Amino acid sequence: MINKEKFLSELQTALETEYQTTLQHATANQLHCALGKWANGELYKNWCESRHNHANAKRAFYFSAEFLMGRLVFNDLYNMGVLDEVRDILAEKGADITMLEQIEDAALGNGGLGRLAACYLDSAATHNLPLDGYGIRYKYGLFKQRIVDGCQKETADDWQCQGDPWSLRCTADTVSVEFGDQTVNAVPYDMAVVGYRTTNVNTLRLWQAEAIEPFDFKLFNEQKYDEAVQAKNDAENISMVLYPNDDTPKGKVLRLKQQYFFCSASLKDILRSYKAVYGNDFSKFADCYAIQLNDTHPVIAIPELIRLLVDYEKLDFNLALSIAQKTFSYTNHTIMPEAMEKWSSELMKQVVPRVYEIMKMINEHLLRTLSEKGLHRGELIDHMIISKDMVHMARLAVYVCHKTNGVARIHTEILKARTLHEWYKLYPERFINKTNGVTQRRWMGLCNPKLSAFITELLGGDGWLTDLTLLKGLEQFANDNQVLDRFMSIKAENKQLLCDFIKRHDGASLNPDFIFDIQVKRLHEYKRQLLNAFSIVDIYFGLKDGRIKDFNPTAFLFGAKAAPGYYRAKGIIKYIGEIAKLVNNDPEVNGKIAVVFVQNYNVSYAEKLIPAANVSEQISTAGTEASGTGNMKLALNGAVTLGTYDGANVEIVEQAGEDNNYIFGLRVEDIEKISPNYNPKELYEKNLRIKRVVDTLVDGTFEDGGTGAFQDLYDSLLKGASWHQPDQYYLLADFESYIAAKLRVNRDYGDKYAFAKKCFLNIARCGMFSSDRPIKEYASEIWNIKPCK
Ligand code: GPQ
Repeated sequence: MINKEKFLSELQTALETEYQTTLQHATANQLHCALGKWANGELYKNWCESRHNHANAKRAFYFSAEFLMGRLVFNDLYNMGVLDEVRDILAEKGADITMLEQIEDAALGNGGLGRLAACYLDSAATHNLPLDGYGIRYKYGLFKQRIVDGCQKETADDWQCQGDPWSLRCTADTVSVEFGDQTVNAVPYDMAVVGYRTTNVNTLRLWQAEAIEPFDFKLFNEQKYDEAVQAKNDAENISMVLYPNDDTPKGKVLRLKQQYFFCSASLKDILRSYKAVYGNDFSKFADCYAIQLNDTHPVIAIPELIRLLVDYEKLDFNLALSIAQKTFSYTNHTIMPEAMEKWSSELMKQVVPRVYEIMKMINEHLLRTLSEKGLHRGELIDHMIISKDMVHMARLAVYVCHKTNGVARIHTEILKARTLHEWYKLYPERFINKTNGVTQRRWMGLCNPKLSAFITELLGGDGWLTDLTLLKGLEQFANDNQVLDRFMSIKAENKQLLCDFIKRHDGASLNPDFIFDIQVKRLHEYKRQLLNAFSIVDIYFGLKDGRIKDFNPTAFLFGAKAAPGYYRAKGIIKYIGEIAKLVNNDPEVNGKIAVVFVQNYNVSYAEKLIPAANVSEQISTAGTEASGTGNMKLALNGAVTLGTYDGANVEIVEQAGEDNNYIFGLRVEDIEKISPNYNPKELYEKNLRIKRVVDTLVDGTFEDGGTGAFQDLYDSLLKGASWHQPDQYYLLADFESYIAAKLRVNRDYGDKYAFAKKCFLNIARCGMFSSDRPIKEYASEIWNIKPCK
C-alpha cells in the first residue's frame, strides 16, 4: 500500500519545483520524471539495506555489453507492487498513466542476448539473489526503425532525451580506464533492479565514458577549437552507441574499446570493494565473487583481472590465473561460425598492449597444458590456440572459465559435439546446459493483465508469479469449455487492443477475427523470415488458383530490425513489404490474408504483439538458433508454436506436447545427411510451386526499387556466393513441409475448442521457461551464491 497523501504531495512538489506544472497539466515526460523521483525515494532504504546485506555474502556479477531493459516505468511500479494504485490515484486527479507509453524504451541491447540479461536481473532480484549487472550506458541505444516504401530507415535512438529518472549518477565511484593511446574516465550510473514482492533491490551499474579534462585550454587559446575538444569527443565516443549487429560482430577498434572499457571499470570497482574488506589478501577473492560472462563480449575481463592482480597487486601470474579460473564462467549464445569473436593481434596490441601480453601468457600456459596431456599436435593446436595472428575470445573463455554453458539442451549438445568439441574432450566437467527462460512478471503479469488475472482466479492465487511451475495446476481445466471460452475471449480482447495500436502506430487496419500468425525477432537469414514470406506467396497463389479452399483468414505479422549494414536482410524486409502491398490490395484475397510488417519492433511493441498471437513462428534452420526466448514468451501467452526442431523449441514441445504444436522440417541429423549433396536448384526446377514462388524475386511480380536486392536473394538460394553454398539455410528443403504444417494449423484453428485447448495446454505446461528456474540453477551450480535478504 502506498501512502496516498505522501505520494501526491511528493509528486506535486516535484512537478511544481521542476516544471511549474500540476498533475492535470503535466506532459508525459514531466510525469515520468516526477514518478521516477518518487520511486527512487521509495526504494532508497531497501536499496541501501540490500547493498549492505550483499556486501556480507558471496555475490555474483553479470558482465554484459547489452541489457535490453525496455521501458522501465511500468515494470518498476509493477514490481514495487504499486502500479494499480498509482494508476487509480492518478486517474482520480485527472492524469492518465497510459500516456507514459510515449516514454522511450531503454534499448541498450540488440535482441535475445540483451533481453535475457534483463530477465535474469529481474529473476535474481525477485528471488533475493545477490546478482548485480555491469555494462555500458550507451548514449544511443539500438537504432529506431521506420519503414518507408517498404524499406528500413534507421535513425538514432536518443533514449535519454526526455531524461532518465531511473538512473543515479555516482560520480564519486568514477574510475579511469587506460588504453594504449588514451585514458578516459568511466562514470557509473546505477539503476535499481526491483525484485517483485520482496524488499530486495539489486543494482545495474552502467558505465559512461567521459574525458578526464573537458577541453584543452592551451589549444582553445590558440583558437584551435576542434582540436581543443578532440580528447573529449574521443572519450565520449566510447559509450556513444550500441553496435547494431546481432550475432555478427565486426572487428572494429571502437567495439574492442567498449568491451575493455566496461570490463576494466567493473573489475576496478569490484577490486575496490574487495580491498575495503580484505586488504591485500586475495586468497578469498573467488570465495566472495563470481562473474558471469555474457557471451564473448566481456571475455577481455579475464586477462584484465589477471593484469590488475599481477601489475598492481603484485600477485604471481599463476596465482592470478587460478583466481580468474575460480571467478569466471562463460555463456555461449551461438554456434554460428561468423559470430565467434576474433580480434586481430595487431589491433589488440595497439589498443590494449599490456592485456595482449597477458593473453599471450595465457596462451603459453595453454600450450604447456596441451603438451603435458600429450596433445601437442599441430592440427589440434590450430583449433585451440588462443592467440596467434588472431585472438580467439571463445577459446580464451573456455580455457580459463570453470564453467561454460549453452542456452538450450540441443545447443549445448552441439557445442560439445562440434563447435567446442576439442575443449569438451579436454574438460568435459566444465560443460553444462542452462536452458534460457523469461520473466513471467514482464512477459505475463505486466503485458497480459487479463490472462494473468484469469490464471490467478483459476489457480486460486497468484503464487505462479514467483513460481511458474504452478501453471501445471491449469491442466485440470483444459477440457472445461467455459474456461476455454473465457480464455478465447481474453485472446480476442488482446487482438483488438493490438489492432488499435497497429492502426495508430503503423496506419494499418487489421481484422481481429483473423488468425494472428506472428514472427517477431531480429532479421537474419538463419531465422528464415524469407521462408515465411515464401509461404505467404504460395498461399496467395493457392487461394487465387482455387488450390487452397476453406482457408481460415489469417493475418501474418512481422516485426524485425535488420543490422544497418546487412543488405540481404534489408532486401527481405523490402520483399515482405512488396508482398503486403500485393496481398492487402487484392480484393480477391484480402478477406483471407493480410500482411503487416510493423515498424520499430522493440520490447514495448513485443508486449503488445505477444499477448495477441495465435501462432508463434519459430522456423530457424535446425541447429542455428541457440535457444530463442520469444518462443517461450509466445507459448506462455497461449500461442501454438509452428516451428522447427531447433533451440528451445525442442524443449517447449517436449513439455507442451507435439500434438499441441506444429513441428516440421529437417532436423539437425537430416541436414547433416543431405548437406554434402544438397541441390536446391533441382528442388526449384522439379517443384513448380517452389519455382513459381522463388521466381517472384526476379520475374517482375515485385519491385526492389532497382537495388538488385531481390536478384541477390534469388542468387543466394540458387547459386550461392563466394562465402556460402546455395540456400545455406535450407529454405527450399523445408518449403513443402513448412507450408503443409502451416495449413494444418489453419485447418485446426477451425475447431475452436480443440485449438483453444492446445493453446491453453501450452501455458499450463511451460512453467519451466521462467527465468527464475535458470537463475536459481546458475546461483547454485555455477556461482555458489545463496538468497540473502
Ligand atoms: N543471441 Cl551470439 C543474440 O541475441 N545476440 C548475439 O550476439 C548472440 C546470440 C541470441 C541467440 O541468437 C538466441 O538464440 C538466444 O535465445 C539468445 O541469444 C539468448 O541466449
